Amino acid sequence: MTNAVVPGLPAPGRCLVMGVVNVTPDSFSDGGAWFDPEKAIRHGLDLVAEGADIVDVGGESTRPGAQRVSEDEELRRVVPVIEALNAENVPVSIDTMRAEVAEAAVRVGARLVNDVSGGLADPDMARVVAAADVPYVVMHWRGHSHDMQTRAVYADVVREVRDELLQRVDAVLQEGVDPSMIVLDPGLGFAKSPKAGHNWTLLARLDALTATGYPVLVGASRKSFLTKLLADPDGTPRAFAECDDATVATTALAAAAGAWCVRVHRVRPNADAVRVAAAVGAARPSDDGTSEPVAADGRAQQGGHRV
Ligand code: PMM
Repeated sequence: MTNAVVPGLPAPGRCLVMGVVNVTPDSFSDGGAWFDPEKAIRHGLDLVAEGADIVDVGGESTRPGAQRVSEDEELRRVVPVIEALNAENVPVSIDTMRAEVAEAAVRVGARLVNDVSGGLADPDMARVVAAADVPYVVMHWRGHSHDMQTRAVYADVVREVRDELLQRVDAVLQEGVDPSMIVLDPGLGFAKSPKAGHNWTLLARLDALTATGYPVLVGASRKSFLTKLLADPDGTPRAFAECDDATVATTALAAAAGAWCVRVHRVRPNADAVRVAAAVGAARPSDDGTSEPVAADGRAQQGGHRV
């Protein structure tokens, strides 16, 4: 459902690009680069200038093995950054598992709550999101980072991820979250084994999530399964920041498969990729064999099919 409209967020008729600002000293992909609030704000504005539709601000690393930060520290990291970006009219999402942090972030202007635990880490989260009346990313998650990889055991990863997500959806709906506010995310890299190929299988079968009717967010950027795919012949994984070209490839594929949004560290090439996917989708023949003329910006000129 690329063209899904999520309340309060941009709806350009193509897959959205969410740029990442990790206000952390230890995120695995860009740890430390934006820990200083001034640098984080500048980086958020730069990402918008490069084409980000949403800027995702997070104050807690979720890299495998990471220990948790205190709530006070998380608030201290994210609130000034969100406040400043919101003052510049940037659509901001808050990447947090804590209800208190989500609540404070929305108070200073965050328009979306991105909860990698899908409401499992904090029993108050869904109620807070419902009361705030903002969209909610429910990601597939099986436990905190310190031991999540031991939980990467599946008989059928696509079915189990979809079913577990839909169970979370039922739970958050019961807490009062409106169905139009829900976005699903397969949680690439979270309790997924690169060895078992779980991330590739989920990318290959994104249709199992888009078929639910909920918009789908995909976060493949700089994840370990890319560093391992691109390893040297001696097995040394490619450095995280050297996986941006591969990330762009995942973006094009996810957008073509109907993702609503991709979450990425380097915005510009991914913003290009979603436009390419939209232009190809718009040019795709409809059921009667005709194709719509495609405008220079990649949109179908008279409606028509889009990815
Ligand atoms: N991945 C990370 C952090 N937040 N949020 C969503 N919705 N989906 C993801 O895949 C996701 C996320 C970890 O990546 P980072 O620490 O490199 O930003």
